Amino acid sequence: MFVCVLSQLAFCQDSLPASQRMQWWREARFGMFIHWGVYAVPAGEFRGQKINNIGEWIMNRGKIPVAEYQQFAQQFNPVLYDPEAWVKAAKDAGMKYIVITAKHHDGFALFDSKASKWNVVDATPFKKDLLKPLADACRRNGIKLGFYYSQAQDWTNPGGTAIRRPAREGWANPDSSLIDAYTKEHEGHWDPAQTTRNLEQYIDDVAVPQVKELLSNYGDVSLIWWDTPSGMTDAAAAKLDALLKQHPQIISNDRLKRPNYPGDYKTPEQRIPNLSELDGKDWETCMTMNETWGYKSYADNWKSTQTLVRNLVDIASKGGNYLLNVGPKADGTFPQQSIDLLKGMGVWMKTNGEAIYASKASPFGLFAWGRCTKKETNKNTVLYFSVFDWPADGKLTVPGLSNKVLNARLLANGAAVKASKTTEGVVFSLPATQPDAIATVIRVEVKGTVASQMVHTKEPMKSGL
Ligand code: FHN
Repeated sequence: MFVCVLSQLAFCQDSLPASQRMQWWREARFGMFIHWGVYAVPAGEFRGQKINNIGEWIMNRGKIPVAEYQQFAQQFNPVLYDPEAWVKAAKDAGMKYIVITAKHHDGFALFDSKASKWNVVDATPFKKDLLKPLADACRRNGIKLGFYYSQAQDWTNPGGTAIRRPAREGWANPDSSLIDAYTKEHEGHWDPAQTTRNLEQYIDDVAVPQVKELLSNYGDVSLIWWDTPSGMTDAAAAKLDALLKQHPQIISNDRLKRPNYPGDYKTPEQRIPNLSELDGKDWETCMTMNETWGYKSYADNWKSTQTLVRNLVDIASKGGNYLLNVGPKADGTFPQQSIDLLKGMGVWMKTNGEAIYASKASPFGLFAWGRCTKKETNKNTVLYFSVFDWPADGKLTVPGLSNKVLNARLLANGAAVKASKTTEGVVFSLPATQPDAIATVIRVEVKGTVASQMVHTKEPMKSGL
């Protein structure tokens, strides 16, 4: 307990004030999550079986022995990997930062690591660090780069933890009961090779040195994205937390070790918080485009561009960030559906990005017809009403808006919009046809500030595993 307080104090002293460190992130609002690694080789299949659940968990869900899983690395040779194209795809979609899985739960490092041979340089025919060229491409394109690091779970480097999952949830494995008995005895591990070292040794020999490598070998790293702190101890967390001290700019999420290491922002996963969960703290929803983070050849439950854009608007209207995932293939290319969805979002963001970037949460509750984001200028306020469902009668009512409307126009084509004050609020007269069916933004400048009209009960925000 005393050690933890000390490290917290040290951390706070050295790092820049949150307002300064978080500014770029709060203004960015939209980023790309990249889940990439050896699991893209089996791509959801093992021994001819389709393995259920998210692709990056195939080693655990398939209960694949370490030595057998490591053979997949022989086929991990991303010759089509083009980091410039990746960064351009993110940038053209309107994204301002990228977070890539430097090391996921399977322990495979996408970078040249001296702390473990289980990395892209020593264990694959590709033999080159994958993060270096990505860091360079991000710098060239003004995109912030963050590293996801699975600090606790590591299913290959001995001593890492493993969340226990019943074998038959992965596939109808005939040895399920045997395996389940073993994982029960061994804290979720399914292979003796995983437990020849304890957590502390793994943290000292692998996690700490690798995080040091990530923070020193790739230029400015803007954020660290920890994950699934199961089995973490405060002592282990303190060691990793202390590494951030040398990087006063860096920000981190809330998944290092709960509750003592809350980081800078919360991370609801695969869901958008309700208004009642908002407590003014920074948060970021991370979400897949289909049903998996890591690439699965048969995962085809793709969301639509409309859903993704409206999610982004909904999230920004609640003051949050959106970290949208891509799971590249083993050859280094993005699935075509991801490319198309990114392009679709980019078209909308090109016209309407100002309603998202550096915007603040809506002062109003949720509208049945859409959402609102806000920007305060020195004397006045700009409100961005994103209309999803266009009023059949061309009349859009904003109840509770009492400020004087100075001007109003559509971002889609600059057309002026007439505003009429009513007892209820303001009614905007809209053209018969909706310029953009996904969401049409009305930019409204009003006099003075707009007080929050939100009154709602509070409930804690649910954050990922
Ligand atoms: O177990 C991981 C999962 O593989 C994926 O990385 C997500 C992304 O936020 N996080 C964990 C589940 O909460």
